[in-house]
Amino acid sequence: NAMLSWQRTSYHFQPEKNWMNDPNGPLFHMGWYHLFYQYNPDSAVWGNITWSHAVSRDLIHWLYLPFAMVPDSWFDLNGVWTGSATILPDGQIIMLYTGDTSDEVQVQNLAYPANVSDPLLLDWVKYPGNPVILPPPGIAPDDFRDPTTAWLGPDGKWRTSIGSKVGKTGISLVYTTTNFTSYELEDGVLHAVPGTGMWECVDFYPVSTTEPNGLDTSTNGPGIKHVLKASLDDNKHDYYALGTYDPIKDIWTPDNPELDVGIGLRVDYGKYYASKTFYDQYKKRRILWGWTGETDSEDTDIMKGWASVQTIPRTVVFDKKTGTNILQWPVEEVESLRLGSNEFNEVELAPGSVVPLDVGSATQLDIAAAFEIDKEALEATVEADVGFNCTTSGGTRNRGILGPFGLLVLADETQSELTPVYFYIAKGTDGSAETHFCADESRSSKAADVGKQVYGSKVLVLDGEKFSMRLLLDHSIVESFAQGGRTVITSRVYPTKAIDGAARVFMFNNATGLNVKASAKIWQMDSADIHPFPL
Ligand code: DQQ
Repeated sequence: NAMLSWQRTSYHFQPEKNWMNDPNGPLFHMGWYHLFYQYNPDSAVWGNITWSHAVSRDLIHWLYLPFAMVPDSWFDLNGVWTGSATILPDGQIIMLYTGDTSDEVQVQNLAYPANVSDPLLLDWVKYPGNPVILPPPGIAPDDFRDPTTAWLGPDGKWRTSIGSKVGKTGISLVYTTTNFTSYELEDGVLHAVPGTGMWECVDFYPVSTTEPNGLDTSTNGPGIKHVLKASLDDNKHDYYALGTYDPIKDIWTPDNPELDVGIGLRVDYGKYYASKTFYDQYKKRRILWGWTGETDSEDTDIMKGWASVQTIPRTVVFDKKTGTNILQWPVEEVESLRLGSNEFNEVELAPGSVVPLDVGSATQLDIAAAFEIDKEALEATVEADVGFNCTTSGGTRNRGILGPFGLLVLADETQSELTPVYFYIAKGTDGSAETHFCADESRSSKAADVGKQVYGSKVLVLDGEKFSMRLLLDHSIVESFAQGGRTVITSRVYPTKAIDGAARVFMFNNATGLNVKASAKIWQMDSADIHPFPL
């Protein structure tokens, strides 16, 4: 099987070999985007965690650089764990990261570039006075990690937040500092949510409710909401909520307590974890990175010699139309990979139909599709699938009156393998309709030892909007964005037949009582150049 080489992605960021996990300290500096990431230099499973480093001019083509930091000091001997970058007003770059010490205590360390005028930031100095923060009283030594990008408060002090837990309550602690070497723990926490367990990789940032641009992490004031995100160690999903930050009390309050961090919205409903944003001061946007791990077996990863992918960076903005969520969208630079395209306009999809879309090979695609439904049929339906839930309602083989309809991707000619990405409408007797956006992996691979979940969640479809989806498809990953990025699902799939020239794409409508009209534009995607920097 040639080491399952067709599973490697062609335009997503991956190391040449071995294990990768969380994105770390992303930043823009002197014309280059920098990505650091958790990396095992020795194997395709987690361990020996090192900060590997890559740079890019455009977030798409990457050059691998030498390691930025290796676990060589007592304060990070068991791993140079996750951290974040802060760019100070005078141009200094501060890197705060977690070290797992020789005694397996999680401490926070400071590092900085040896030469900040080096565009490549090749050499990193670990502050000799490390660690700069120890676990405080009442916090277990193994529940204290992943400092955020720092932000400046009105009192002139910088703040960083660190995730932890007390009992089963997930919390984000706040430390203040003026020099990044000595820190004070604030009384109280930025936020806490009972029942959510350990918070990893906390991210905290402002979004504008009025402007389309992103905001520097320290920005606050009118017309701004703050996003708080935590990666839940207990269930390995990234959750966020919108709320208001009070910089005097250093407290964040969710807009809707029922959609609080860890119990409400997910950043991505698929295989996606440890995400982190940064402010791109060059293009004035906030960019989100996220890690997509493998759902095959560890043995297979070792045989392949590699594990994990980073998703295509996404811009993040507040959704002004709904007011209740963020919108995620692939950075515009990914469109530079678009080659030829095919368009399919107003294809009629009667109940039960599957229509092939002839685009040639279908392993590297960017797809924009929109679906219009028969409004009268929707109105005439009294009740349909009340209580529907993507993850428990059985995938696309479950036919309802008003769903599923959408796309079948990474499918072979006979559809013996396929990954459907689709909408499904449920309607209550009170007349309310609710749309769900799902991705069904249950028939995505003939292989037995791979994850095959059905993912998804509700998505708001507002009056006058079509049902729209954008898919970035790259051999073994499908990133799916509904309604301009209100709900996002990343699928990690391992086709064995729908590979290379044999992969196809179809439109389908498996609803029993709904006619659907579908249009799509499908681009072939070029491969990105991702290789070692010629130093
Ligand atoms: N990965 C890092 C930790 C973090 C976890 C270690 C999240 O710092 O909490 O590799 O995936």
